[in-house]
Amino acid sequence: MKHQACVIVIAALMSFGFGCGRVAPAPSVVYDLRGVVRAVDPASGLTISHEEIVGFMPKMTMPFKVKNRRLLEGVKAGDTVAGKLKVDRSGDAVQTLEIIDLVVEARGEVAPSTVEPPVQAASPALEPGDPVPDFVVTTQDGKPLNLAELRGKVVVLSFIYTRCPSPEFCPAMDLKFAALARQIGLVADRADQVRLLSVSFDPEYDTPEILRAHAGRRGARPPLWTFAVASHEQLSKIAGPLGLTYAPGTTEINHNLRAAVIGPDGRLAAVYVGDRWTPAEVMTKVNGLLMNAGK
Ligand SMILES: [Cu+2]
Repeated sequence: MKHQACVIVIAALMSFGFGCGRVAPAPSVVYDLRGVVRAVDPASGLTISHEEIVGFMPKMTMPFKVKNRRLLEGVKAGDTVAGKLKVDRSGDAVQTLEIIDLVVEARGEVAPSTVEPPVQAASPALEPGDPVPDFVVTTQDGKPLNLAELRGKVVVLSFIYTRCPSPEFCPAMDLKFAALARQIGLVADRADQVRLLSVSFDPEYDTPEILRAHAGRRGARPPLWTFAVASHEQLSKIAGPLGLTYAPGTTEINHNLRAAVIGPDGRLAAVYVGDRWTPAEVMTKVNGLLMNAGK
């Protein structure tokens, strides 16, 4: 009886391709995707306001990679499209999102501009050397923290939201901050003089509990690297000055990327736009500030 069961299990395993020392392929899942195209970028892909992707993501507007350029032929902003989205993961993190199949279901009669423009604060952009306006956040430990309390330390600031689905956006920022935290953490003295602060602009979802869990997955350990969340009112004090834009209060968070380095004197040292900056160049800036401060 025992023997028979064993044979059946082995036969089942082999029929699934796991026998004979073969390695299981990297987990990759294909989902149905449907939505309205907002923008076509032949170099990278499509921005789509998509419906709920059942089992994966609520409805939102976001960019998708399309490696197979032929799928983009004839696709225009406003078109309703249906397709297949391939999602590769490694552990908890989504590694890549790629549209592998796409058909136009209806030609666009919807104006592409129905997508809400990101909030643009009126305040003027800060220049290096300008004092950075104070604002208050709630940390992942549920405590209030004013930026001004970090005076005397070099602060590296970024803005993210934990449910960000685009690997090139918030997850990319978190990876860079993880690299910074690792490097800074190597020298205890330096770790005490630098603070990395990742501020969520999604207070509707990112509670301290959610931020704590997210920080754990990212390997962030306060006080060196802390996740926090701010109200839209508080964010309005800093977003405009740094050129950060986001559409608040929806799951369709269209946003750009900003990272800022603030000196121990509370003045802006540098703003990094987009995701092209490297942890190494930020380290150089941080080390320069620490040397100037005679630390
Ligand atoms: Cu994001």
